[in-house]
Amino acid sequence: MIKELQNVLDGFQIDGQIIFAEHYGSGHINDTRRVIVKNEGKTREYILQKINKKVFKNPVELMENYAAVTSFLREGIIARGGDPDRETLNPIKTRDGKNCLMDEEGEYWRLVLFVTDSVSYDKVERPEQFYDSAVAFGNFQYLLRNFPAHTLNETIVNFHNTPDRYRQLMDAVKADKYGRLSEVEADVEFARAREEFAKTLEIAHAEGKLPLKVTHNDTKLNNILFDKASGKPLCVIDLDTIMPGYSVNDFGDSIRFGATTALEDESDLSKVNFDISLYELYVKGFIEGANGGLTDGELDLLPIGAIMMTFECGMRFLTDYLSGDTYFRTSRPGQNLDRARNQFKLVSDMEKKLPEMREIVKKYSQI
Ligand code: ADP
Ligand code: GN1
Ligand code: MG
Repeated sequence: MIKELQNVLDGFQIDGQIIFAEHYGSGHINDTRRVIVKNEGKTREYILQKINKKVFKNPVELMENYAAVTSFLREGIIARGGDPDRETLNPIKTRDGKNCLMDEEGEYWRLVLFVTDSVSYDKVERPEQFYDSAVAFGNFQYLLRNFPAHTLNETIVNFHNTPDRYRQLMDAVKADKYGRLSEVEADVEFARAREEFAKTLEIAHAEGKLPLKVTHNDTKLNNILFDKASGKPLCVIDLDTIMPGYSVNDFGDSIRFGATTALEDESDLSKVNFDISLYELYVKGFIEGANGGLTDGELDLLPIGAIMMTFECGMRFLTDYLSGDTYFRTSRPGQNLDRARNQFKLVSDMEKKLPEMREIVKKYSQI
């Protein structure tokens, strides 16, 4: 493996030999390795990632976004006196000045500095950590408020268009390519009952109540690196889906992943519950981090964003299960179905607690 990775590394503007390589992190999409490179007696760590071409149809355009956003963030971080080598991602160019490298098999690779002494979490370990992550994601959006949205390529078309995700699920149901439908009829019914709900944010946008902003679109807790020493968030990562989107979806995606009592693929649903105290911490942090940047319409729709992202993600897992598990990485049979049911359980919980969820937003935003 090291020899192949070395060939890739040699195409980038760094010198040295890989002395260690390992698969790294728990992302569902890209093929991520941590590599240690030795040059003239010194070692340095990098993240070398093979970009998932099935998911991202145009890696070159994706990397244009990635390079533009990271250099914009770098300037903002320098301006506020931060450390740009650890507080944002730093991609390294190829020897011919490109943002990613295409290998002989047509696979695309990127190389970024490894953020040293950092850690990411698949589950909230301490409540303050979730509050801190909310401030970080809210602030990330704030830092990008003046980024020219029209220059961004759409890396996945209709990424958080929930009615379109519903349509994709119904297509997969119709095709039933792997004969799994009979097993998931109740789950499909759950989605069907929410067909109208799925349109809520698109309608609010069309009515001018929900603006498009530059958003991250994949704000789960493990897409933040925390500093090992201080325990504080350092760097927002996974910038593949930065596109114009709704702030309430960034809020919502964090809630579905973090404000829960279980991991995303927990199969024992009795252990999966919406944790409203974590939700409250996140609301507080996100509103603070956004620095007054959320409109009344956005604040009003935050709780719906939480239910929407959870519902949408559940539909995406179910679609992938019906389609033979080709999108999200799985490590065991049935994992995508467990993930789908887990998300739907959270949706039911949140629906019951919607009035309280709204009250909490009011408490922190005085709307
Ligand atoms: P995916 O799209 O598959 O989720 P990510 O870009 O999120 O890929 O990377 C997967 C994991 O690798 C992250 O959750 C994080 O733990 C780790 N990681 C990614 N980039 C870095 C980095 N520059 N420094 C340290 N860890 C990183
Ligand atoms: C994927 O790339 P990763 O693992 O951070 C997915 C998200 C889902 C998430 C579910 C590009 O995120 O949209 O919400 O899995 N990313 C993409 O865990 O589809
Ligand atoms: Mg990730």
